[in-house]
Amino acid sequence: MRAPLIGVSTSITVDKSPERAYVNTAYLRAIQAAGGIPVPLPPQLDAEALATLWERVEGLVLTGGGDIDPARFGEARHAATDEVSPARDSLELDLVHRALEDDVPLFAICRGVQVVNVALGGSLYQDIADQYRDQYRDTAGSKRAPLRHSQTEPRDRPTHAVKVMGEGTRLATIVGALELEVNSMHHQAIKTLGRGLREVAWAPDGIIEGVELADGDRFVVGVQWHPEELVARDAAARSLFAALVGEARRRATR
Ligand SMILES: [Mn+2]
Repeated sequence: MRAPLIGVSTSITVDKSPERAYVNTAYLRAIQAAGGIPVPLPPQLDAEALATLWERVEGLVLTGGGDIDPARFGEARHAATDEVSPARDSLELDLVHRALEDDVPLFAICRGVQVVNVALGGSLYQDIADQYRDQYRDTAGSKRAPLRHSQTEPRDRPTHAVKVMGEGTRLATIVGALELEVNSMHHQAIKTLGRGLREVAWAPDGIIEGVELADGDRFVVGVQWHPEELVARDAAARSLFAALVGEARRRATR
């Protein structure tokens, strides 16, 4: 049986010469370890090339990277919003709609979960440290020191907990746990949720760390952490890639 082809969005240099499209190899390794074949989809593809590749991919991973243009969710740009690429935004927002229309399994990571949210009409905290700090209260209602979501520790080191909703969520079924320890390399996060999404995982400060499509028949799963950096040490991270590739394989063989 042929291994499924998994489209992978790439980063793009912003205001640098030479222009480059690039992707961290951790994504490519994690997809291959799960039995998939990664197919990078850089923003430089023309419409015909993209359409041809799109007909062939059986799954999609949206990767981490710079910030989405806040104009995409109707806000002025915050001073901390950085590395905005209109070309990358356009491609990835388009890919989300294609995946939904064609029922292509979608696994969205970090910036990816933010892209899915914005594609469905949601909005983002443009800078957690500046815009979310005052809302961080513990369960007793007391203000707490802000959680650091931009870790300086090595990328493969978990730095905060995540609580996963258990009842009927695809995420809990995949990872087989209701508590995870995850890495955290984001300064933005979901503010208002996009149409058709539901939040299914949270950091201790309430920041949304996982979403999926409320229509549970379709595979759209997004996490705010970086499982591609955790696969060597974390069964839950491996399970996320295995779930995507498994869905893509089902699609490839039907
Ligand atoms: Mn985090």
